[in-house]
Amino acid sequence: MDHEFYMQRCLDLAYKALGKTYPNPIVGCVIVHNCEIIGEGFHEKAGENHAEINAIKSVRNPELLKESTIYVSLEPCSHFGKTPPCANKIVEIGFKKVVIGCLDSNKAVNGKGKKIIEDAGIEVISGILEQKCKIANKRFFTFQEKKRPFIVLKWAESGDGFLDQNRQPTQIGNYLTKQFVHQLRSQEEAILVGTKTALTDDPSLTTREIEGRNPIRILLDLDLKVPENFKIFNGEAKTIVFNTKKNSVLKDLIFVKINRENVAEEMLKHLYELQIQSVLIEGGAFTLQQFINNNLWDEAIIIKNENLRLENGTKAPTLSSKPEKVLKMRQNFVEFYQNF
Ligand code: AOF
Ligand code: ZN
Repeated sequence: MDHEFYMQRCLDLAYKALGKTYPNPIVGCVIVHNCEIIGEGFHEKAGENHAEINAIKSVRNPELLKESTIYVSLEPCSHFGKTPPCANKIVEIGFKKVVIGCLDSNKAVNGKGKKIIEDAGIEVISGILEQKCKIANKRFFTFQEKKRPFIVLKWAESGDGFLDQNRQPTQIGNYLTKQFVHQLRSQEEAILVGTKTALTDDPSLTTREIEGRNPIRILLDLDLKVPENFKIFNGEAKTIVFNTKKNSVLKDLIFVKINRENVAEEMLKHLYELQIQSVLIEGGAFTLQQFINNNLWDEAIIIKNENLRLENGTKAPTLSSKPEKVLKMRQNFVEFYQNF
């Protein structure tokens, strides 16, 4: 029997809901009887069934459950949240074996789910494809462990390292990179831009190029320079404005007052309180550099158009402060850095 094979299937199922389960993690589950998958499921949306329950419900002959092994990419929960504990359900059914990808760092669970099952005398194997399972929920784990959102930096630069030409909006990518960016946006819970980007590009920050939910929009506009008729205020998605002037909440438009010093840290503190698990930072240079200088980032995605030379304009940020452990990958014209 190949534990890794079934766990990989759990992960494939979990990823179907990537970006759609906030504030919950993505979780997949398969039920195996005599080497045959007889049921599978994944967590689709916060408030709805957990992966295990969907997998159990999908089994046509419930008689077989007692003789089956249940595989789940994240430790089954032990608490009454929006749904009852999955660990209890597993014990009640009396599965033969439980195989877990990684433990859940949520304080309400954290080892307790595993213990409930073991205490009931059911064999538990954990740590199968553990690293992959942790990566699948890198946003959820970073939020729980570092008490801040998972931070993805993203920008597009020319071959000679500029973000624009003569500080005018400049097309650097093509329609494929645009789709790629919208994909990135649909995966993160929120997306952040600074004043200059909002003023020069008037972005709507939605995922209109692909199917997917719109992320929460975050604007860093210390002096409230962005006019109310700009697209970011069009009401299509929840919007948070970090500024130095006012605090207010008007339906889906939230103004949060912060100090001019330590902008990156201040924003992250508030985003943690607002329970936002991940942020895609799309510029501009000033905003990105704030996070780089404080080493407050987990991934950087740089779209680099080697064929384009702009010769002057806004200099692209540099990851010069990058620690040794940063991992760099390159695929087509996307550079990918990992800092965790
Ligand atoms: C699982 N399977 O599919 C998920 C789990 O409010 P609730 O009831 O939905 O609980 C949310 C918490 O449950 C979440 O923070 C995480 O710790 C765990 N998520 N657990 O066994 C699942 N989504
Ligand atoms: Zn559960």
